[in-house]
Amino acid sequence: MFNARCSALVLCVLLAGLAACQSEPPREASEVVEASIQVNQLGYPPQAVKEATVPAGFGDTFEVVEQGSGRTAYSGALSAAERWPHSGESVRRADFSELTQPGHYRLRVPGLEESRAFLIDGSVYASLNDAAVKAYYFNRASMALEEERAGVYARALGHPDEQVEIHRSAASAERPEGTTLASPRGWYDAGDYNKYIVNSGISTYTLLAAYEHFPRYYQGRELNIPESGDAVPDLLNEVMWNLSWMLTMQDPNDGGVYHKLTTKRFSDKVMPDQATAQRYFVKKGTAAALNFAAVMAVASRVYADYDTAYPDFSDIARTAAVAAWEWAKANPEVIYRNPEDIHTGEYGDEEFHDEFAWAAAELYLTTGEPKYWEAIAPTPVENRVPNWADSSGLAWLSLAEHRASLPEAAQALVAERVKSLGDELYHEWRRSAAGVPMRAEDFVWGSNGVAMNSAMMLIAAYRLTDNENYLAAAQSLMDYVLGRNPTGYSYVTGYGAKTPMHIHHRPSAADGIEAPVPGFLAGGPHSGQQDAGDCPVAYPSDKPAKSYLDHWCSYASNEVTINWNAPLIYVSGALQVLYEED
Ligand code: G3I
Ligand code: 9MR
Ligand code: CA
Repeated sequence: MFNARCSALVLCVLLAGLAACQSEPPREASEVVEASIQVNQLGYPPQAVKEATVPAGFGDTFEVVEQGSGRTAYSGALSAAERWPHSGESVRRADFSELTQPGHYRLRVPGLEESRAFLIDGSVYASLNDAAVKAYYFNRASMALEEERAGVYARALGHPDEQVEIHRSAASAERPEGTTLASPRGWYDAGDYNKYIVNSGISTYTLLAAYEHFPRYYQGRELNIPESGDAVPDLLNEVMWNLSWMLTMQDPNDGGVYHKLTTKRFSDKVMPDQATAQRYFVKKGTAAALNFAAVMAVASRVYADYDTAYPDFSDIARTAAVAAWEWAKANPEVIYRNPEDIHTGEYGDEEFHDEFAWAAAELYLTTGEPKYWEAIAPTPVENRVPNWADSSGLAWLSLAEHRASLPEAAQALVAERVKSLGDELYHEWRRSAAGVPMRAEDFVWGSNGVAMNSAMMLIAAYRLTDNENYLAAAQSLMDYVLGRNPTGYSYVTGYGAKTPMHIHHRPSAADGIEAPVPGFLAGGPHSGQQDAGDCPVAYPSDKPAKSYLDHWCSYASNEVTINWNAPLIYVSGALQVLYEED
């Protein structure tokens, strides 16, 4: 087929001769993406709504062809062409939901190359879900990764964090500047090696919610992590690695919680054991205290069943949660800003209504004490798609899960809030030319995290109402991150036919292994391009849904984080369970 690469070659041969053109190095990253059929590259559960996105301007019909036999398993008409503003492209949708027979398939439209192969399969998201959890093991601080568990990604222990210094901004009478304390374990936040309480909050919560909402599923998973084989589900073992670090971030003298544990500057692109600069506890803040309180309250109830493996943990977590809540009540407006000598991630939330509501909701659900319910009541808390700075949706997610234990009026309020957000997202799905409920404001740094958090809130609406429309819209977002999008990438490393190879993740970039650590969701496209000044190649497009660069330089579109992987886990696990139950 005559494509952009061929025409570049022809032009080059005309101008410079064949030898010169053949020795031209291949272009890195920024390649031209041609019109092609986009599918969920992993595949679809048999009972799910199944859509592919097809560029406009070709045939009006499509066929789904079985791999191997070449048999046409389904044929149908494409939807009318419409422009999707986020990509600027005119697209049509192929709906083959009626095809439920498990198998390997490709989609065909006259005039276009066949789609990539995809599965229809009842356990299509199980291994993705396992890998996305295992990614946290790969990001563990203070532990060597052994070959029998980490394979080629085995590495030396990094960041023991036995001698972390109190930074000037965190100094108190009992802990003056320069005091050293141990604060080991935890997960690296992302592609960098620092540990931030605010972002740990939503990430750890989301994993605990996945467990709390679908315990039987996670009780059956085996991840080959160091604790595998004990009496605790592997997901909860993994989460404990971070919880035990989080506990060390609370000052027992006053209940306050340090915002982060960090070096002064981001490290070079080196393996964890080579990144040895001094680390500091930096300034306490209201957001950190409330994130900590909420997570510890949830942990207290989830681990109550595992007191033998983790003696007294449930009580310890509950006491820690209450102390952090009290600190926040006494210090309700401490906004975190980086001190002038600290240049790492800020996570500088300025609005705490949502964190107060979330922590109060979790403390109420864990302790049953009316004072926490009263702390939510005066605040007209909206339900929004959550992110590290906006926790309001997390309150509604937990309240929805436990609504049977709430007063009747509260049950109605929870239902109203959860459904109204679900409706908003559902209508966006129906309105969207590409069949993806992403709004303009969703294309920000970490847009794939927004996609998965939106899907999580749609799943909450489905579980509350049994209305399949919400589940279908959630599925569409899973399709979107797994390849049914205008970049053609399945954004999870190692899961899909075309996946990110150059994520902004220090171990993946420094380990000398071609394939990145698997199971990580890349941040995703958006027009911000805050890293353009650090990138030697141009972004392929300015369009929000196409502005993505699979290059190490692109920390704004191609970093990975614990807070984007967490909703991927929630959603992949939920779809796996809910479509099986169907
Ligand atoms: O708040 C403004 C909003 O008012 C405005 O309309 C909007 C327009 O773009 O921008 C909003 O600010 C954005 C902010 O996030 C809040 O969403 C900034 O543009 C955006 O640059 C900022 O991105 C954050 C980024 O750090 C830079 O601070 C990401 O959300 C956050 O996920 C990311 O987190 C980093 C850590 O700092 C360090 N570790 C890696 C991690 C992932 O890249
Ligand atoms: O590597 C850093 C990444 O983890 C952060 O999310 C990002 C934004 O804060 O910053 C990255 O570090 C870059 C720095 O900000 C600017 N110079 C290049 C660094 C990455 O190579
Ligand atoms: Ca907030």
